Amino acid sequence: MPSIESSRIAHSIGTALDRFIKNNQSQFQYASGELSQLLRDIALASKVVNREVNKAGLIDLMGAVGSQNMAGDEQQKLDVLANIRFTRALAKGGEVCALVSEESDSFVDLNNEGQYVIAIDPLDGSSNIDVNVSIGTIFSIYRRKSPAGTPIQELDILQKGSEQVAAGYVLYGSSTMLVYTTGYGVNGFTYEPTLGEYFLSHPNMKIPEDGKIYSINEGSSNSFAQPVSDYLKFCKEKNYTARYIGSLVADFHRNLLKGGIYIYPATAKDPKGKLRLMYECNALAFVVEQAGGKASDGKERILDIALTDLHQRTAFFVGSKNMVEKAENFN
Ligand code: FBP
Repeated sequence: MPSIESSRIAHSIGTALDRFIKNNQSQFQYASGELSQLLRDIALASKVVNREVNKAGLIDLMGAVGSQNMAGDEQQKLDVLANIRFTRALAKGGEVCALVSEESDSFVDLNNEGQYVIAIDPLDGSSNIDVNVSIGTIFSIYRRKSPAGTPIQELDILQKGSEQVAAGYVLYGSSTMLVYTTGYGVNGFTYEPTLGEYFLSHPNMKIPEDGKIYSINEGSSNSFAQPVSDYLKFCKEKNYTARYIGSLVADFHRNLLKGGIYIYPATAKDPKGKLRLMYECNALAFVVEQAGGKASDGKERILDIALTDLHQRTAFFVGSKNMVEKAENFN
């Protein structure tokens, strides 16, 4: 009689996220369960957002709300909804004292004894919602610097990416995945909707050092700086494949698995780059470095860039180590 564990009758479904977080909690410097609970709160909010994303067309959640966020982007209904869902879950959890969001002009003080600060893009790639293309949530977690319970200070918020204690993203795609790091490697979990739980599906993710995929919006190529144009010419001479979904989390995730480079350079329209350092680039830079890849603004390591503004933008070169270094060499 084969053992229960190895029986092929009941396929093992893998390690549940909760169990994984618990098993790995001791790795973490401040292993008192708060960060574990915070990760669980993010997972819970993402399940609610996932449910609403999946049926957006049926419950009038498509389209814009008619207002703009501080960056001047047209806010989609799901942008606002996702922002409410994550803010509510994190406020209720009590581990987060301050929240920086793409959808909020200034940081949100959650008035609690929380030890953590979170920067979040509740729904990234929102221009793809109405056309049913993959979208995502991106999050960065920091430990507050000032004593818990005292007024939130700028030094708690404007922390460099290298100070992140955890970061990751949720991809709402053909399946929904949560991918994160606490500085001890990168792990991916796939959501099983009938059980309402995430299960470990991609342990210890590593990005190939080299790849053959480049992701950039060539529609803006007329205003690319010469080094970027030269690197693109190099990619074409090497017969690399162009893949650009126009949804950062989806493009990043593909390149993380297959190898590749995603570039959002400075353009005439966005002279400092389009993507936001605090709640888009820092998280993905931490994840890619933990997976063996690289992230820079073409010159400087993303995680070393000083924060001066909640919504500051940066050029973004991220992906396979050798490809990012090659692109930087053109600079
Ligand atoms: P938001 O939707 O959060 O503003 O994200 C920015 C984004 O949509 C990224 O997901 C994507 O990679 C990029 O902008 C696409 O920009 P463009 O349409 O200029 O190529």
